[in-house]
Amino acid sequence: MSKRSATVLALVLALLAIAATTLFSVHLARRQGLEFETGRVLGYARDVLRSSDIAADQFVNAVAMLEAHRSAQPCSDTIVAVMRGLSLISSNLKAVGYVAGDRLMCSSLGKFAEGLPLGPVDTITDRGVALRLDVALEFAGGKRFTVAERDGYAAIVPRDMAIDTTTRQPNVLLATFTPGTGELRSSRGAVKREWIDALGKGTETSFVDGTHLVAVVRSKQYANGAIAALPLANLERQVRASEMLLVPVGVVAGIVLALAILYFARMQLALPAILKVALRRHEFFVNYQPIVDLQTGRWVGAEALIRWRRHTGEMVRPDLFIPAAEDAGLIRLITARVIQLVTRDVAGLFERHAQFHIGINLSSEDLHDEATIERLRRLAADTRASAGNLVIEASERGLAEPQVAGAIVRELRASGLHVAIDDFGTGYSSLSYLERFEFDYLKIDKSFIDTIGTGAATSQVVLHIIEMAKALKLKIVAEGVETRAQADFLRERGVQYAQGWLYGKPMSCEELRAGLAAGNAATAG
Ligand code: G
Ligand code: G
Ligand code: MN
Repeated sequence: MSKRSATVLALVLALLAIAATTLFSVHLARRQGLEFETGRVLGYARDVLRSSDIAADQFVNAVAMLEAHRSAQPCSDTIVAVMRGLSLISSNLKAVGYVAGDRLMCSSLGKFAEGLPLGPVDTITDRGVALRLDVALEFAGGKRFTVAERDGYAAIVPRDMAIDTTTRQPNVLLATFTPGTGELRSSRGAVKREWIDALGKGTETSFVDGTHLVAVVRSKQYANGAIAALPLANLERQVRASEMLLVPVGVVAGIVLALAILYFARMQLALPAILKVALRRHEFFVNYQPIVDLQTGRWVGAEALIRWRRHTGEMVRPDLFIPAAEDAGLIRLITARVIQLVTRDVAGLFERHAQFHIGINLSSEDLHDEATIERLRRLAADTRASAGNLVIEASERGLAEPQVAGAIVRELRASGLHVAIDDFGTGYSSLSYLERFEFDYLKIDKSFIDTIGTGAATSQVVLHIIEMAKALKLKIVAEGVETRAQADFLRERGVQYAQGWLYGKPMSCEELRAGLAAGNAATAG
């Protein structure tokens, strides 16, 4: 990809990041607003229903009390007194009375000689309660009542009692209805009967209907239902309130993400130039990670791993800059620097530890460049390395053109260097490479070591790799060993060497020397 198109891509990604987080926050605000208002409208509907259910409870209770006085005349002084008591203790009932025919004969309000006409019954509920939904009582002015009646006993409730209770918001529509018939009993505002159908067999539902956010609920005990509806304008107001809170957060998150993208893109794009400066400023150094004998736990060698500390103090990870250096054609310069640093770091080491080896990673370009041979021969000479003291690590990717790389690997082996195939199992056509090249070590990639003891399907692969390496008479190094269980497993399967945090993290050359001086090294090989 050209630098130009990479820049454009990064910019597009950055803009997308801002757009995506902004849209997401708008979506979130909408959902949160809807959730909030739905909760509110359901709350209103439940309040209304509770009021109706309390009235029904009190009515059932009153009927039971009056049934207990069956022996007395229904409109005797005794019974009317009981009725008075009942209406006094029943907060949601205005009066309790006795009905004969379609007339209220007596009630807690007194006796009516001829009886007061109530009009015909509108509905009989499934529990046998006869309901008159719109009754005018002559002494009560224009006020309308609902009269519930069973076995002659009746309760009188103001028709709008349930919906009068919740009036915190003036623009809320409220209604009560009879679930069986879907009839509205009372309503405030333009409530639609069709809304009841949305309830189906359930006891609660909420939905948006064109202009309103609607909640419909039904009693589990009584033939009572309630509706509450909020104009969508309320919802919009709530959504906007949520947006005020969430959208700025989303935008800021988007900007942070975009800046991160641009930062990394710029870093990647500018990396070749920065790498050259870093080489000039000697910002690279090498760490060494011990490789141990699994039988004795002693150090048999170490892998040289490059480190980059920028002049700003920031450490840059090799997985970031090595691929970039490879892309930019700068990896040979980096390898040359590593060889130079190792020359200095290991001076005198092999004289004291004749069996110790240092591993050096080579990239594809190194393995296709004759100059690498010369550099490594000089390293061997300068460090007085004997055969096997220096090991080059080549990944399968590094051996992409076997003709050229093969010739170089042969020459290096002829000069007494040993060769390890690195990150084994992560590349491709591993088998053909194993046959084509003469390797001394096979390094099993950490990803396979990680599967040991997990029961994952791929955990079998490590066994096959071990068998294959044995058949080819390769020494095996397990990479990334972190637990004793992994080490035990590998040792039992005949793996000789391991590298990993269990034994030691990459360390400075001083620490390596200190460890060797302390007797960590294998003495006889
Ligand atoms: O230790 P660590 O995080 O540094 O290594 C990350 C990756 O960088 C590994 O895959 C390792 O092989 C690679 N790497 C480390 N040092 C070198 C080096 O000197 N040359 C090359 N080509 N790769 C290296
Ligand atoms: O060259 P190679 O790809 O083998 O590089 C080894 C990499 O693995 C380095 O990045 C090194 O720091 C890392 N490494 C070595 N041992 C362990 C380990 O036990 N655990 C983890 N997570 N990483 C390790
Ligand atoms: Mn390696």
